[in-house]
Amino acid sequence: MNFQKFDILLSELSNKKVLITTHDQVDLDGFTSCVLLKFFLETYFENIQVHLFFSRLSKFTIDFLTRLEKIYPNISYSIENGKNYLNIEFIIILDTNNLDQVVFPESVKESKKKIPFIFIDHHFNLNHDIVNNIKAYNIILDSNTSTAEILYEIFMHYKIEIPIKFRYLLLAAIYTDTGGFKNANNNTFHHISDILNSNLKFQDFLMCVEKENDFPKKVAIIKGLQRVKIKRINTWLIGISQVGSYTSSVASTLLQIGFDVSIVYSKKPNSFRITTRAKKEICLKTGLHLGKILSEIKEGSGGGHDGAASLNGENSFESTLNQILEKIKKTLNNI
Ligand SMILES: [Mn+2]
Repeated sequence: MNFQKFDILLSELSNKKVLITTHDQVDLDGFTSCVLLKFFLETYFENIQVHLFFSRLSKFTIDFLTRLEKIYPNISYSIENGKNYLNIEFIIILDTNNLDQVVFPESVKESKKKIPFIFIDHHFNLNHDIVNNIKAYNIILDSNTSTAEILYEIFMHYKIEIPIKFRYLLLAAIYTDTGGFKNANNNTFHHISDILNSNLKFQDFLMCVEKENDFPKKVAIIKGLQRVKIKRINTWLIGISQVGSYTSSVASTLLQIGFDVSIVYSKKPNSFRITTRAKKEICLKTGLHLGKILSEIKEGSGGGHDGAASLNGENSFESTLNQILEKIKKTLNNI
Protein backbone atom coordinates (compact mmCIF):
# COMPACT_ATOMS: atom_id res chain seq x y z
CA MET A 1 0.00 0.00 0.00
CA ASN A 2 1.18 3.50 -0.87
CA PHE A 3 1.32 5.29 2.49
CA GLN A 4 2.70 8.50 1.00
CA LYS A 5 -0.57 8.87 -0.86
CA PHE A 6 -2.53 7.93 2.25
CA ASP A 7 -0.67 10.58 4.28
CA ILE A 8 -1.77 13.22 1.79
CA LEU A 9 -5.35 11.96 2.03
CA LEU A 10 -5.16 12.19 5.83
CA SER A 11 -3.94 15.78 5.70
CA GLU A 12 -6.90 16.49 3.41
CA LEU A 13 -9.31 15.04 5.99
CA SER A 14 -8.18 16.92 9.09
CA ASN A 15 -10.91 19.12 10.59
CA LYS A 16 -13.43 17.85 8.08
CA LYS A 17 -16.82 16.26 8.62
CA VAL A 18 -16.38 12.81 7.10
CA LEU A 19 -18.97 10.19 6.22
CA ILE A 20 -17.91 6.55 5.99
CA THR A 21 -20.15 4.07 4.24
CA THR A 22 -20.15 0.85 2.23
CA HIS A 23 -22.25 -1.19 -0.19
CA ASP A 24 -25.88 -2.08 0.56
CA GLN A 25 -26.67 -5.41 2.28
CA VAL A 26 -23.56 -4.78 4.35
CA ASP A 27 -21.44 -7.91 4.75
CA LEU A 28 -18.91 -8.43 7.53
CA ASP A 29 -16.04 -7.06 5.45
CA GLY A 30 -17.92 -3.85 4.68
CA PHE A 31 -19.08 -3.49 8.28
CA THR A 32 -15.66 -4.17 9.78
CA SER A 33 -13.81 -1.86 7.42
CA CYS A 34 -16.16 1.04 8.18
CA VAL A 35 -16.04 0.54 11.95
CA LEU A 36 -12.26 0.25 11.90
CA LEU A 37 -11.71 3.27 9.68
CA LYS A 38 -13.87 5.39 11.98
CA PHE A 39 -11.88 4.21 15.02
CA PHE A 40 -8.62 4.88 13.19
CA LEU A 41 -9.53 8.42 12.15
CA GLU A 42 -10.79 9.28 15.63
CA THR A 43 -7.58 7.97 17.17
CA TYR A 44 -5.32 9.65 14.63
CA PHE A 45 -6.98 13.07 14.67
CA GLU A 46 -8.02 15.11 17.66
CA ASN A 47 -10.39 17.18 15.68
CA ILE A 48 -12.41 15.21 13.23
CA GLN A 49 -16.09 14.43 12.96
CA VAL A 50 -16.62 10.96 11.53
CA HIS A 51 -20.05 9.49 10.86
CA LEU A 52 -20.91 5.94 9.87
CA PHE A 53 -23.83 5.07 7.67
CA PHE A 54 -25.11 1.58 6.85
CA SER A 55 -28.09 1.33 4.50
CA ARG A 56 -29.00 -2.27 5.44
CA LEU A 57 -26.92 -4.90 7.22
CA SER A 58 -27.11 -8.38 5.72
CA LYS A 59 -28.83 -11.06 7.79
CA PHE A 60 -25.52 -12.85 8.24
CA THR A 61 -23.88 -9.68 9.62
CA ILE A 62 -26.71 -9.13 12.10
CA ASP A 63 -26.65 -12.80 13.17
CA PHE A 64 -22.88 -12.79 13.67
CA LEU A 65 -22.94 -9.62 15.78
CA THR A 66 -25.81 -10.99 17.85
CA ARG A 67 -24.03 -14.32 18.49
CA LEU A 68 -20.81 -12.51 19.37
CA GLU A 69 -22.57 -10.20 21.81
CA LYS A 70 -24.19 -13.21 23.51
CA ILE A 71 -20.81 -14.84 24.13
CA TYR A 72 -18.98 -11.61 24.89
CA PRO A 73 -21.53 -9.27 26.47
CA ASN A 74 -18.96 -6.48 26.75
CA ILE A 75 -18.55 -6.34 23.03
CA SER A 76 -20.87 -3.75 21.65
CA TYR A 77 -20.66 -2.05 18.28
CA SER A 78 -22.84 0.98 18.51
CA ILE A 79 -24.24 1.81 15.13
CA GLU A 80 -25.40 5.37 14.85
CA ASN A 81 -27.70 5.17 11.84
CA GLY A 82 -30.39 7.79 11.75
CA LYS A 83 -28.16 10.64 12.83
CA ASN A 84 -28.23 13.76 10.80
CA TYR A 85 -25.67 13.68 8.11
CA LEU A 86 -25.81 17.36 7.26
CA ASN A 87 -22.83 19.32 5.98
CA ILE A 88 -20.76 16.27 5.16
CA GLU A 89 -17.54 17.44 3.51
CA PHE A 90 -15.92 14.18 2.44
CA ILE A 91 -17.17 10.63 1.85
CA ILE A 92 -15.14 7.43 2.05
CA ILE A 93 -16.76 4.39 0.47
CA LEU A 94 -15.41 1.01 1.54
CA ASP A 95 -15.52 -2.51 0.12
CA THR A 96 -16.95 -1.54 -3.27
CA ASN A 97 -15.92 0.73 -6.12
CA ASN A 98 -19.30 0.71 -7.79
CA LEU A 99 -21.67 3.55 -6.89
CA ASP A 100 -24.67 1.46 -8.03
CA GLN A 101 -24.12 -0.71 -4.95
CA VAL A 102 -24.15 2.21 -2.52
CA VAL A 103 -27.23 3.74 -0.89
CA PHE A 104 -26.51 7.16 0.61
CA PRO A 105 -28.46 8.77 3.49
CA GLU A 106 -31.28 11.06 2.33
CA SER A 107 -29.57 14.26 3.52
CA VAL A 108 -26.50 13.43 1.42
CA LYS A 109 -28.64 12.60 -1.62
CA GLU A 110 -30.50 15.90 -1.28
CA SER A 111 -27.43 18.00 -0.64
CA LYS A 112 -26.83 20.34 -3.53
CA LYS A 113 -23.17 20.53 -2.62
CA LYS A 114 -20.76 18.43 -4.60
CA ILE A 115 -19.21 16.18 -1.97
CA PRO A 116 -15.85 14.67 -2.93
CA PHE A 117 -15.48 10.96 -2.31
CA ILE A 118 -12.97 8.13 -2.57
CA PHE A 119 -13.05 4.33 -2.57
CA ILE A 120 -11.04 1.98 -0.37
CA ASP A 121 -11.61 -1.48 -1.78
CA HIS A 122 -10.26 -4.83 -2.90
CA HIS A 123 -12.44 -5.56 -5.95
CA PHE A 124 -11.27 -5.39 -9.54
CA ASN A 125 -11.66 -1.88 -10.92
CA LEU A 126 -11.86 -0.55 -14.48
CA ASN A 127 -10.55 2.82 -13.30
CA HIS A 128 -13.36 4.85 -14.86
CA ASP A 129 -13.70 8.55 -14.12
CA ILE A 130 -16.66 9.23 -11.83
CA VAL A 131 -17.98 12.72 -11.00
CA ASN A 132 -16.68 13.95 -7.58
CA ASN A 133 -14.42 10.92 -7.15
CA ILE A 134 -10.88 12.02 -6.32
CA LYS A 135 -9.29 9.17 -8.21
CA ALA A 136 -5.77 9.95 -7.01
CA TYR A 137 -6.74 9.09 -3.43
CA ASN A 138 -8.59 5.85 -4.20
CA ILE A 139 -7.01 2.81 -2.59
CA ILE A 140 -7.96 -0.21 -4.67
CA LEU A 141 -5.85 -3.26 -3.96
CA ASP A 142 -7.41 -6.29 -5.61
CA SER A 143 -4.56 -8.53 -4.46
CA ASN A 144 -5.95 -8.20 -0.92
CA THR A 145 -8.47 -10.84 0.07
CA SER A 146 -10.58 -8.35 2.02
CA THR A 147 -10.93 -4.61 2.60
CA ALA A 148 -10.50 -5.29 6.33
CA GLU A 149 -6.88 -6.30 5.66
CA ILE A 150 -6.21 -2.93 4.02
CA LEU A 151 -7.46 -1.37 7.26
CA TYR A 152 -5.33 -3.77 9.27
CA GLU A 153 -2.22 -2.64 7.37
CA ILE A 154 -3.11 0.99 8.07
CA PHE A 155 -3.26 0.28 11.83
CA MET A 156 0.10 -1.50 11.67
CA HIS A 157 1.73 1.30 9.70
CA TYR A 158 0.63 4.01 12.13
CA LYS A 159 1.32 1.72 15.12
CA ILE A 160 -2.17 1.98 16.55
CA GLU A 161 -3.21 -0.87 18.81
CA ILE A 162 -6.37 -2.70 17.68
CA PRO A 163 -8.77 -3.43 20.58
CA ILE A 164 -9.94 -7.03 20.98
CA LYS A 165 -13.50 -6.39 19.82
CA PHE A 166 -12.17 -5.09 16.52
CA ARG A 167 -9.88 -8.11 16.20
CA TYR A 168 -12.96 -10.34 16.27
CA LEU A 169 -14.46 -8.28 13.49
CA LEU A 170 -11.24 -8.42 11.45
CA LEU A 171 -11.12 -12.16 11.78
CA ALA A 172 -14.77 -12.49 10.78
CA ALA A 173 -14.34 -10.19 7.76
CA ILE A 174 -11.31 -12.06 6.47
CA TYR A 175 -12.80 -15.48 7.20
CA THR A 176 -16.03 -14.75 5.33
CA ASP A 177 -14.50 -12.83 2.41
CA THR A 178 -12.05 -15.67 1.74
CA GLY A 179 -14.84 -18.29 1.89
CA GLY A 180 -13.45 -19.82 5.09
CA PHE A 181 -9.83 -19.28 3.89
CA LYS A 182 -10.38 -21.20 0.65
CA ASN A 183 -9.46 -18.10 -1.37
CA ALA A 184 -6.80 -16.92 1.04
CA ASN A 185 -3.22 -16.17 -0.02
CA ASN A 186 0.00 -16.24 2.02
CA ASN A 187 -0.51 -12.68 3.17
CA THR A 188 -3.95 -13.52 4.52
CA PHE A 189 -2.38 -16.03 6.92
CA HIS A 190 0.31 -13.56 8.01
CA HIS A 191 -2.45 -11.13 8.88
CA ILE A 192 -4.51 -13.78 10.66
CA SER A 193 -1.58 -14.94 12.74
CA ASP A 194 -0.96 -11.34 13.88
CA ILE A 195 -4.62 -10.75 14.67
CA LEU A 196 -4.97 -13.86 16.84
CA ASN A 197 -3.43 -13.27 20.23
CA SER A 198 -3.74 -14.86 23.64
CA ASN A 199 -7.09 -13.17 24.29
CA LEU A 200 -8.61 -14.38 21.11
CA LYS A 201 -9.10 -18.11 20.60
CA PHE A 202 -9.76 -19.23 17.06
CA GLN A 203 -12.18 -21.98 18.16
CA ASP A 204 -14.27 -19.45 20.13
CA PHE A 205 -14.46 -17.32 17.03
CA LEU A 206 -15.49 -20.28 14.85
CA MET A 207 -18.47 -20.92 17.11
CA CYS A 208 -19.76 -17.44 16.31
CA VAL A 209 -19.23 -17.64 12.59
CA GLU A 210 -20.26 -21.22 11.81
CA LYS A 211 -23.86 -22.07 12.29
CA GLU A 212 -26.42 -24.56 11.12
CA ASN A 213 -27.93 -23.67 7.76
CA ASP A 214 -31.24 -21.97 8.19
CA PHE A 215 -34.26 -23.62 6.60
CA PRO A 216 -34.90 -21.36 3.57
CA LYS A 217 -31.22 -21.56 2.69
CA LYS A 218 -31.24 -25.36 2.86
CA VAL A 219 -34.26 -25.47 0.55
CA ALA A 220 -32.63 -23.03 -1.89
CA ILE A 221 -29.46 -25.12 -2.04
CA ILE A 222 -31.39 -28.36 -2.63
CA LYS A 223 -33.59 -26.78 -5.33
CA GLY A 224 -30.53 -25.18 -6.92
CA LEU A 225 -28.90 -28.60 -7.14
CA GLN A 226 -32.04 -30.20 -8.61
CA ARG A 227 -32.20 -27.59 -11.37
CA VAL A 228 -28.55 -27.46 -12.32
CA LYS A 229 -27.65 -27.75 -16.01
CA ILE A 230 -24.22 -29.00 -16.94
CA LYS A 231 -22.02 -27.50 -19.66
CA ARG A 232 -18.69 -29.04 -20.48
CA ILE A 233 -15.80 -27.08 -22.01
CA ASN A 234 -12.77 -29.33 -22.53
CA THR A 235 -12.40 -30.96 -19.11
CA TRP A 236 -14.01 -28.07 -17.22
CA LEU A 237 -17.57 -28.29 -15.91
CA ILE A 238 -19.85 -25.28 -15.70
CA GLY A 239 -23.05 -25.54 -13.64
CA ILE A 240 -25.97 -23.17 -14.32
CA SER A 241 -28.97 -22.98 -12.03
CA GLN A 242 -31.82 -20.79 -10.83
CA VAL A 243 -33.17 -20.06 -7.35
CA GLY A 244 -35.40 -17.46 -5.71
CA SER A 245 -32.67 -16.29 -3.33
CA TYR A 246 -29.36 -17.43 -1.79
CA THR A 247 -27.67 -17.36 -5.20
CA SER A 248 -24.22 -17.10 -3.63
CA SER A 249 -24.71 -20.07 -1.27
CA VAL A 250 -25.97 -22.17 -4.17
CA ALA A 251 -23.10 -21.06 -6.42
CA SER A 252 -20.53 -21.98 -3.74
CA THR A 253 -22.19 -25.35 -3.15
CA LEU A 254 -21.96 -26.14 -6.88
CA LEU A 255 -18.17 -25.73 -6.66
CA GLN A 256 -18.03 -27.95 -3.58
CA ILE A 257 -19.78 -30.80 -5.38
CA GLY A 258 -17.46 -30.72 -8.37
CA PHE A 259 -18.20 -27.89 -10.81
CA ASP A 260 -15.29 -25.68 -11.82
CA VAL A 261 -17.50 -22.68 -12.57
CA SER A 262 -21.02 -21.96 -11.36
CA ILE A 263 -23.58 -19.44 -12.56
CA VAL A 264 -26.68 -19.05 -10.42
CA TYR A 265 -29.40 -16.53 -11.12
CA SER A 266 -32.52 -15.26 -9.48
CA LYS A 267 -35.23 -13.45 -11.45
CA LYS A 268 -37.78 -10.98 -10.10
CA PRO A 269 -40.46 -9.30 -12.28
CA ASN A 270 -38.33 -6.19 -12.91
CA SER A 271 -34.83 -7.24 -12.00
CA PHE A 272 -32.42 -10.12 -11.82
CA ARG A 273 -29.20 -11.11 -10.10
CA ILE A 274 -26.51 -13.39 -11.48
CA THR A 275 -23.91 -14.81 -9.11
CA THR A 276 -20.83 -16.58 -10.43
CA ARG A 277 -18.09 -18.59 -8.75
CA ALA A 278 -14.99 -20.33 -10.05
CA LYS A 279 -12.39 -22.55 -8.45
CA LYS A 280 -8.99 -20.98 -7.87
CA GLU A 281 -7.39 -23.67 -10.04
CA ILE A 282 -9.37 -22.76 -13.17
CA CYS A 283 -8.64 -19.03 -12.66
CA LEU A 284 -4.91 -19.66 -12.34
CA LYS A 285 -4.71 -22.11 -15.24
CA THR A 286 -6.90 -20.24 -17.73
CA GLY A 287 -6.73 -16.61 -16.64
CA LEU A 288 -10.49 -16.62 -16.03
CA HIS A 289 -11.52 -13.47 -14.14
CA LEU A 290 -15.25 -13.40 -13.40
CA GLY A 291 -15.12 -9.89 -11.89
CA LYS A 292 -13.63 -8.56 -15.11
CA ILE A 293 -16.15 -10.40 -17.28
CA LEU A 294 -19.15 -9.17 -15.28
CA SER A 295 -17.92 -5.59 -15.08
CA GLU A 296 -17.67 -5.51 -18.89
CA ILE A 297 -21.36 -6.38 -19.38
CA LYS A 298 -23.13 -3.16 -20.32
CA GLU A 299 -26.70 -4.24 -19.52
CA GLY A 300 -26.10 -4.67 -15.80
CA SER A 301 -23.95 -3.53 -12.97
CA GLY A 302 -21.47 -6.17 -11.95
CA GLY A 303 -18.02 -6.88 -10.65
CA GLY A 304 -15.99 -8.78 -8.11
CA HIS A 305 -12.94 -10.99 -7.99
CA ASP A 306 -11.44 -13.61 -10.30
CA GLY A 307 -13.29 -16.45 -8.57
CA ALA A 308 -16.39 -14.69 -7.25
CA ALA A 309 -18.48 -12.00 -8.89
CA SER A 310 -22.07 -10.95 -9.29
CA LEU A 311 -24.21 -8.73 -11.45
CA ASN A 312 -27.53 -6.97 -10.94
CA GLY A 313 -29.67 -6.04 -13.91
CA GLU A 314 -33.16 -4.88 -14.81
CA ASN A 315 -33.83 -6.18 -18.28
CA SER A 316 -32.21 -8.22 -21.07
CA PHE A 317 -31.73 -11.17 -18.75
CA GLU A 318 -31.34 -13.80 -21.51
CA SER A 319 -28.78 -11.83 -23.49
CA THR A 320 -26.83 -10.95 -20.34
CA LEU A 321 -26.65 -14.59 -19.26
CA ASN A 322 -25.58 -15.62 -22.76
CA GLN A 323 -22.89 -12.96 -22.90
CA ILE A 324 -21.45 -14.12 -19.58
CA LEU A 325 -21.47 -17.73 -20.67
CA GLU A 326 -19.87 -16.89 -24.03
CA LYS A 327 -17.12 -14.86 -22.39
CA ILE A 328 -16.38 -17.69 -19.96
CA LYS A 329 -16.37 -20.24 -22.79
CA LYS A 330 -14.05 -18.04 -24.85
CA THR A 331 -11.54 -17.82 -21.99
CA LEU A 332 -11.65 -21.57 -21.40
CA ASN A 333 -11.34 -22.37 -25.11
CA ASN A 334 -8.28 -20.15 -25.51
CA ILE A 335 -6.15 -22.53 -23.49
MN1 LIG B 1 -14.95 -7.48 0.75
